[in-house]
This record gives sequence, C-alpha cells and structure tokens, in this order.
Amino acid sequence: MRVKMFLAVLLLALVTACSEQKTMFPENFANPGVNTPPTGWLDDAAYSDGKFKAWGWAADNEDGSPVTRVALYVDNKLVGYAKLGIERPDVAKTMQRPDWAKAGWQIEAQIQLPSGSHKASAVAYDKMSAFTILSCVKPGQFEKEFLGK
Ligand SMILES: [Ca+2]
Repeated sequence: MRVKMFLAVLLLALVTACSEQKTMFPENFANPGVNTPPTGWLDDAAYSDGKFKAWGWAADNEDGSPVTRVALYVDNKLVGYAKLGIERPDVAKTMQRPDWAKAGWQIEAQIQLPSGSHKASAVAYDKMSAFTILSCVKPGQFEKEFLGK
C-alpha cells in the first residue's frame, strides 16, 4: 500500500516537473485555436536476443490518446514506430484526463547492436505534427541508456 502510494506520488511529481508542458494546458483552454505538442514519457528500453524493446506513454492536450505517432531512435538512428493505443488507466487517473486512457505505446524491433551502452529516445507527434522528445529517467533527460547484450 505504501509502495503504491509512493509510486503514485512519484509519478505525479515527475509529471508535474514537466512544467513547460503542464503550463501549456491552461493557456490552451483559454485559447482553443492554439495547438500544443504532446506530452508523455519513455518508461524504459531494453535489448535481448537481437530484439530492441521500449515502452512508455504519450498523449495530447487537443487530440487525447493515442497520439498520431511515436518514433523510436537508438543511438540517434530511427528504428521504427511504436504500437499505439495501449491501455494506461494510471496515466488517465494521475493526469485527470479520461481521454488519455489509451496513451500507452510500445515497440519491438529486430536490430543488431554491439555489446555495451546504447541510448534510446522517443518522439511523439500530434495530428498537427507538433512533436515532443519524451523525457525518460527524469524530467529534461531525453535519452534512456540500456545495454546491448
Ligand atoms: Ca496538440
């Protein structure tokens, strides 16, 4: 119970720390003609048996969820686009946006990586092609390190 509470508070703190994205909401409600880029998170990335996996969530103030596209990069090279629309009731609840319940995304891609450290990053796009490089690990960090084998 305490762990769940801690995780909920941690998630809220991380989300709140995305102050640049968060402060856009009230402005946008006041100016419905203004489009804002998506928000979200690269939760984790891993590599095993020649398969790269990454997952997270992304949602858009105007479009809700899922977003239009999430592109994944490894060592700054595009490896593919994530499967979208995965259920994330935790995001909808924490962000108080029922229309963000399908914000989850994930990707599995067969790629060859040498052993050692690699960096994954994800970019989410909305219908207007506004985009956000998703934070990972902590707000403002845009690359998730993982090991190639
Ligand atoms: Ca938008």
